[in-house]
Amino acid sequence: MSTTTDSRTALRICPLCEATCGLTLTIEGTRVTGARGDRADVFSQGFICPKGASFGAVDSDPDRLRTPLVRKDGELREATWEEAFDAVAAGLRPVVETYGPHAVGVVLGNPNVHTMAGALYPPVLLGALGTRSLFTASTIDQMPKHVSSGLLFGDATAIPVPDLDRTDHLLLIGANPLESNGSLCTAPDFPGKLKALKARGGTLTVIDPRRTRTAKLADRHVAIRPGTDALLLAAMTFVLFEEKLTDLGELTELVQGLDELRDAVRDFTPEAVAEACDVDAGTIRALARELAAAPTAAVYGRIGSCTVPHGTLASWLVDVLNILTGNLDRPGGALFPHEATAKTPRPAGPGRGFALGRWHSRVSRHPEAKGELPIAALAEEIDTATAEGQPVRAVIAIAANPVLSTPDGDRLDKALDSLDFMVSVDPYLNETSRHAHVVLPPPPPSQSPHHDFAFNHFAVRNQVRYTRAAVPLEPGRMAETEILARLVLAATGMHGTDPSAVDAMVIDQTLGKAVKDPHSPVHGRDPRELAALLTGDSGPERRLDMMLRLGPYGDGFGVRREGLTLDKLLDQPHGIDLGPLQPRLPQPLKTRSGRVELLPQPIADDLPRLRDALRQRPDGLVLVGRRHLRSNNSWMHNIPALTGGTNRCTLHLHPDDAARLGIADGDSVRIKGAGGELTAEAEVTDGIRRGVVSLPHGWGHDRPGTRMSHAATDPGVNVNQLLDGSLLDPLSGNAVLNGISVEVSPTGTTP
Ligand SMILES: Nc1nc2c(c(=O)[nH]1)N[C@H]1C(S)=C(S)[C@@H](COP(=O)(O)OP(=O)(O)OC[C@H]3O[C@@H](n4cnc5c(=O)[nH]c(N)nc54)[C@H](O)[C@@H]3O)O[C@H]1N2
Ligand SMILES: Nc1nc2c(c(=O)[nH]1)N[C@H]1C(S)=C(S)[C@@H](COP(=O)(O)OP(=O)(O)OC[C@H]3O[C@@H](n4cnc5c(=O)[nH]c(N)nc54)[C@H](O)[C@@H]3O)O[C@H]1N2
Ligand code: SF4
Ligand SMILES: [Mo]
Repeated sequence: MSTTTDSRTALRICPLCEATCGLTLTIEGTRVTGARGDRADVFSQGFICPKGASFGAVDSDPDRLRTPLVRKDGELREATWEEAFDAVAAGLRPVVETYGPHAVGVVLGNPNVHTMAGALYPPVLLGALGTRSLFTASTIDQMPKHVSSGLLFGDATAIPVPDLDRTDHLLLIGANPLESNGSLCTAPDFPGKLKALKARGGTLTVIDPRRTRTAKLADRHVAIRPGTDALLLAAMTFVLFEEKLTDLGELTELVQGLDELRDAVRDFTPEAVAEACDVDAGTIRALARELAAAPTAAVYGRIGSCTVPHGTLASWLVDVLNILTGNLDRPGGALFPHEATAKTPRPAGPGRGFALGRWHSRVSRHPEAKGELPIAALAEEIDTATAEGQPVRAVIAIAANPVLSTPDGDRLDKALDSLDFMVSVDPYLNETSRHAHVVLPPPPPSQSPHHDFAFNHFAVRNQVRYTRAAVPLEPGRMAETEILARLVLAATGMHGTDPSAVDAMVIDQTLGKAVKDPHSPVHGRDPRELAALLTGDSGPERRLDMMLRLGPYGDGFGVRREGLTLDKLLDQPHGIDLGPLQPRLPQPLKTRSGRVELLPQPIADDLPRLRDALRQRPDGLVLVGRRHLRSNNSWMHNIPALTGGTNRCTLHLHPDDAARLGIADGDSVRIKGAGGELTAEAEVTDGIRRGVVSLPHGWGHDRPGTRMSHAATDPGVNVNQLLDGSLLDPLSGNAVLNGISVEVSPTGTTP
């Protein structure tokens, strides 16, 4: 963009949360010295939050690794890229050749959805390696939503998002977008959108055991007992049927199983669930009536509705309520976004459906979901032998810190240490990567191009943006796309091949398939001719061009002259708006019936477990998590500008519980769970309901052998050490991280 003698600006889509704001970076030399919201960005229109404003500090953190590390004589030492990839090939190949591909565990963490590399190469790695040992952050996050979408719509990635800009009534369950900036609902300035909803006369309801900043904005806040949302939502469903408030509207012909559903929720009356949820029956009826009465409404559930024992049932019921009130797939309700890189839409009709449990984990026989095994079972898949099958003996970890992010990090710590080989693609030497034999550090975000392959699929408005690297790659750096391409080659016996071969192969395969597809705009053409038309400075850019041109808004390689290409996108550095979300059904459905299957069998089979929950009451305290605005999971505690203030690892507890336990604000307390014991400082607050305590995750930066110097000055404790990893939502394999039983007592000391 603009240049003066010593300072210039460049655009960069922010990768620090799911909101994907467009930023204008100030750059002096090669250093980012400032960041502000890009007012001309077609999606974010100038919004920025404190994390985005600290982009420069995140980008230039001196603890970021600059060169690869390779373990020699037990110690990680700086090495060249060549030495590093030699070591990766030498470490991985013997494991594959001796024990087979399933002995290689692939662990994919959250930032893969925030990088182009993470979208483009892990699928190639998994396809080429053929391992079933895939563990990702999805099973400590949103896997229940994938499973419920798979079952309802036949496509695990067809997740409806609330139409924030147009809805009249928003019901938020277990989400705190004022701190998280939203998730599975990509919306720059989520707080502003909630305020706009209220300003246009709409209503906001929040269900959360804590009176969060989001709950404070709400017209109605229901402080539910953690882990019981599926009961409450089932009771709302019951009320819709009982009071004849269902109105499927345009969906009527598209939905099957209505009568069976009515029958299935018969036992879940508001009166029957009230005590378990600790929400009175009158409130539950009011929630259902308000939802049905609103001209348009959207129900949306996030972390607090997913990381619980009935996560899949709660996620399913969220969409059941959207469907029964006619709000699915209509403006103002919950719609399916259509991103520019989506596959060529096929005509509506029966699909292949969604299968669960096509294979099982070796030790605890957990069913796979969406091709993944529960990440909570990673440690046992490494450290436990069984009569059949091979333990995981090598791990490829890309952008993942499971030692802090998953249950029982101490056990995983030991398990990772016992591996034959481990490689981490990570900018930091942290709690997980310290176990690696090779660490491959990606460049900081300013040196990487960006397009949101993942988040545009969940965006509240269809739009497309691409920003090239704001700063050239520093000498000695390697683009993360190249790192992952080389990793694919090293893992699959092709070490030494030119990494551009990976992109060329993907382009070849994709175009080869497209020309054979009668619904593709390029049907019948010559794939070589199409490949020659691709533009872009690199393999990843050519792949982006290909996806854009084959996609729903694409030029179809010249068929639709007005259509999108990478060149056209590069001409619009602030992005191209593709309009508000549109109704799309029945096209996205891939169920075998070709309809929305309201009561899928695996869901029906799980309902007896929910019926049992009607009678369950926790005897003591239960723990939930929380997020802080200036933080992100485990890896931003190293940025001084983003730590301190309210962003601290303290235990929130209600004044009545504090008084009963003899705990005062600031006291040191002991917290005991099934997986271990921790000590933290108490923060007494009436912002949390009685009987519930809260500790944030991503802390516990006191392990030796890491290089995160600022984080180590205020390490906090790892909340996931309270878990033993045995509690899962059985349908999705998602770990239960919220609503777990704990004991809290004063330690008798002040920290
Ligand atoms: N108790 C509890 N636990 C939770 C949660 C909770 O609510 N409560 N939330 C869960 C959720 S939602 C998630 S998504 C998971 C996250 O789990 P993880 O993905 O395992 O954890 P992150 O802290 O996001 O760490 C990601 C890693 O990526 C690295 N990284 C950062 N930027 C890049 C990059 O550009 N490239 C590469 N290659 N690496 C990068 C970081 O250094 C870090 O090591 O944690 C989960 N754990
Ligand atoms: N600042 C910041 N932003 C982030 C992240 C971060 O770490 N920091 N992480 C990013 C990631 S990876 C994700 S997945 C998203 C998550 O986005 P959100 O889901 O919005 O995140 P949380 O703030 O954890 O909100 C979950 C809420 O659920 C509540 N809750 C806990 N248990 C229950 C329950 O049983 N029932 C109900 N109804 N509520 C419950 C908690 O009190 C909490 O307020 O945030 C993303 N954005
Ligand atoms: S809201 Fe998210 S994407 Fe926007 S500036 Fe903040 S961290 Fe970046
Ligand atoms: Mo997440």
